Amino acid sequence: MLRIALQSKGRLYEESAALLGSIGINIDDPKRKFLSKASNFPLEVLYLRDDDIPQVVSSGTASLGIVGLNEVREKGCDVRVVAPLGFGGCRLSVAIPKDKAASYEGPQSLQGLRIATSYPNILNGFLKENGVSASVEVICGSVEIAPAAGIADAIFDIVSSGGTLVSNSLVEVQKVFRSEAVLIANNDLSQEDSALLDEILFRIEADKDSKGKKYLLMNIPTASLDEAIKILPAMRSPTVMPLASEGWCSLHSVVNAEDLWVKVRQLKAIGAEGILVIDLDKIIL
Ligand code: PRT
Ligand code: ZN
Repeated sequence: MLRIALQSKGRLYEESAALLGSIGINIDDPKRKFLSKASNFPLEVLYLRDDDIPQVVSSGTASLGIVGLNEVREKGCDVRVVAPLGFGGCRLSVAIPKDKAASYEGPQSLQGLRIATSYPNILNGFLKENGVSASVEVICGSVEIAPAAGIADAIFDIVSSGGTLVSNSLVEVQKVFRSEAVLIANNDLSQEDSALLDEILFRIEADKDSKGKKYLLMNIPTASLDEAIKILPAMRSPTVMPLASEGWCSLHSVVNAEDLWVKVRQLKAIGAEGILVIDLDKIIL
């Protein structure tokens, strides 16, 4: 039985659970349990604080985990980052008080400053790379209030919309590390767990491939078929089926959602009728 560690609550929980749901793995609500089994896949879910997930996967207590790349890097645990998951996007940045921002000229401006953070390892790596010597003050929460409280001259923290910085009169002056939720795996998976991971990755890929795509069905005069096929580059080529009425056929294809309305206009211009646009659930290539 494969075991995956998920955040029990917090920013990543909803989307981690939704991801498993979208690849057909049904799990229980963590509010009821610490450990639960999927009902239709040989998977056990261990619900934890995100801080503990890299270590639990590196030690093999769980074979897989979903966690922010920032936590993986900060903890420095020996795990394999298997796939980016496209949610939980954020960055780790240096921010300084608004009235000092104009004088910031790059990492050297941090020389000798006190920088508050919950991510000392990533920050120390950045300072070292840039030959900067600064005093790193480790704070576990509400890092953004440190400058106003007189505890630090700058902060190094997660930024997403930037709203928290603005409301604390801070300005992001240096983006250091980009993060998103990632699937991580233990480096020494059993054969059985490897096979189950492959199945999970196969499903994630199919789910990802369907995002941003639409399925199009329409009736088209047979005389316009060649032109329609040029407009619609399908995975192999569009599916064409004859219709009962002479001189017409039915055409099915997949298009990028962003191109949809342009394609629809082009298809209508060559006589397409009864165009149906359908959301795609999965694409298995
Ligand atoms: O209880 P547990 O320890 O499990 O959770 P936690 O409180 O440590 O973490 P949580 O749930 O807040 O975040 C989990 C992960 O989500 C982080 O490790 C990041 O990978 C990712 N993530 C994405 C974020 C944000 N966006 C985010 N905006 N984590 C935190 N924030 C915080 C940030 O610390 C700051 O206080 O939101 C504030 C900034 O947001 P903006 O939008 O105002 O810039
Ligand atoms: Zn945490």
